[in-house]
Formats: sequence, C-alpha cells, structure tokens
Amino acid sequence: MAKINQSLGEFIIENQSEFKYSSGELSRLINSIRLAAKVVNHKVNKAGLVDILGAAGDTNVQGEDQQKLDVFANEVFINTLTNREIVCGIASEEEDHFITIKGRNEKNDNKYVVLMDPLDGSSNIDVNVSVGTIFSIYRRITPEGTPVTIEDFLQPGSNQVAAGYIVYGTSTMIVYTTGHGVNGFTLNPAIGTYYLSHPNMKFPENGNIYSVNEGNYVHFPQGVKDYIKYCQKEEEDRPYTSRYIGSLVSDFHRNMIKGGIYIYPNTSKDPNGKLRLLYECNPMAMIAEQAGGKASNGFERILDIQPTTLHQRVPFFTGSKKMVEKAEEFMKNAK
Ligand code: P6P
Repeated sequence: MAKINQSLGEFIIENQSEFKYSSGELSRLINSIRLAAKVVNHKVNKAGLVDILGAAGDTNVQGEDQQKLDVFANEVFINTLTNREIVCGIASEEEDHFITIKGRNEKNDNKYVVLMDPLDGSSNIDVNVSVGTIFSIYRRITPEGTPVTIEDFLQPGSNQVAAGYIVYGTSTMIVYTTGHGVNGFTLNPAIGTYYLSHPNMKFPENGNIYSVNEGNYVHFPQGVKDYIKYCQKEEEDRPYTSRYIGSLVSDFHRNMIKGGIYIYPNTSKDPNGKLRLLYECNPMAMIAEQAGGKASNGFERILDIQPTTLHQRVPFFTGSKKMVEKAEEFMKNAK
C-alpha cells in the first residue's frame, strides 16, 4: 500500500515483491535511474547559470542540433546504468546504434535492456521551459550469456517490465510503473530525496484539454482536422482548452492530472509523425494504460505495434480514454 511521503527508496523495497522478476535487479535499476535523474536535474536547474546552453555543435541520429544538456544527460544515464551491472544493453535517441554492456566478468549475463530519450523537449532548454527524460525497460529475449542483439530492443511495448519519465519542471518528479499502477515521486532538492507525492495516478476518463501543434493544421490528416474542429465547437462541454508546451513529458503529465489528450499525428511532411515508438511512445503508452488512459496511433494500440527499426516514428494519440476514443472515431470516419 502506498503511503504519502514515503521515500522512493522505501517504496521500492516495500513493493519489491510486485516485480515479476523479484531478484532485486529491477529495483536496483529503478534506483540507478533515480540517481542519474538527480545529477541531470542539478545540471538542468543550473543551465541558465553555467555556460552549458546552446548547441554542442554536433547533430544526433535525428539530424537535430544536440543541445549540450542532451549530450550530458545521455552520458549520465549511460554511465550510471553501466556501473550497476544490471543492464546488458542501452538504446538512446542520442545514439545511432544500441550499446552493449558487459558484466564485470566480461560476460553478457545482465538481464535487462533500457531504451531512453535522455532529454526530451530539449529545444525548450534555452527558454527555461520544462523538459523530461523518458525510459523503457525490457527483459532481454535472447539467451543470457550470448551477445545482445537488435531483437532484444525491437520488442512490442506490451513486453515492457517498467516505464517512466522524469519531468524537470517547477519541481522535479519521477513517475513510473512496473505494471501495478502509476506512482509519482517529487524530489526534495534540499536533501536529495524523492517522496511519494502522487500515489496511484489515474487519467480522468474524460477531459477538456487538447494538446496538438495546430501550426501544422494544414498538413494534418482529415480525421485530426475534424477532431480539432470538434474540440473547438461551442456545444455540450466544449469548446475545450488548447494547451501545448512542446514538451511531451510536460503535456502528458498535465493531462494525466487534469484530463486531456495529446496528439502528434502523421503529416504530409512527416508521414509517420515525429515521435519515436521505442523510447517515447511505448513508455508513455504503458503509463497511460496503467493510469486508465489510452494510447494509439489513431487506429491501433501503441503497445501492440511490432517494432521494425530502433528509431522508427509513429503517430501518437494518448490521454483520457474517452477523448482518445473520440479522436479515433474521427480518424476512422474521415472522408
Ligand atoms: P513540435 C520535443 O522535440 C518533442 O519530441 C516532444 O517532446 C514534443 O511534444 C514535440 O516534439 C514538439 O514538436 O513539432 O510541435 O515542435
């Protein structure tokens, strides 16, 4: 039973038995993410003071300018996860290929792979808008002791053993699930401890916030255009409120607390949308469903999609169940 103000460490120990593979490794894995998040949080909060703003000059596999904090966050999570002898492989938005991590004895006997977006929404850094880290955890499916392969990463989202995000906002929070509901922990920066502040988080079944970049309206599929017009119509409980931060973790987090839908659809410019299936949509979809919400590509459940490549994109509709279902209705009926 979750107790308000319980520390994250106590919570993990108390709920150890919930982890299907309760050898304690998954707990240690969540703990290492907690530590890495503290280090990144410290840097993100100081970003305005230290000369760490602005592009690092490189571009990542997405061809996007890498902000120095992107590079820093990527290194912190990789190093922290590597040093804990639990993970046999890592995939990151900032890395072209997956990284193999050998155990101390140079064997591949660690059981888990982690996929992550180390700093999502990083274009907001220079304008002091909240950003986030998104992580997804699977058990490897190839035999222990053999080299990790791409198959260990290309698993459907329904195989995730844990997923979560860190939002570096007005306060820093870790929100995660191991398949037994969603819990949110807020960092007390004075003592560096996370406390259970949002036990058993649930998406309201309905809501009145829609989050989409309407600047792309002319490029949207007809079903999305029809749904946006529906949200704006003076009728019943509408018009809804439009709220779009440009940071998936922040828009998702607000909508989970208040009720709402986030949409990043395919467009004529990006036929598969912008968001990445493996380390953005799958983890957020697991959290959404564990919180009673929904996540689809407009037609099918995100967690059922069989991935084909590490950095593949998918259209993303997620949030309050009834709002996602209504948007899917417009997608299906679009002329
Ligand atoms: P646009 C940030 O780059 C991100 O991946 C999400 O966090 C965010 O919701 C979206 O892209 C913003 O994209 O095209 O609306 O600026």
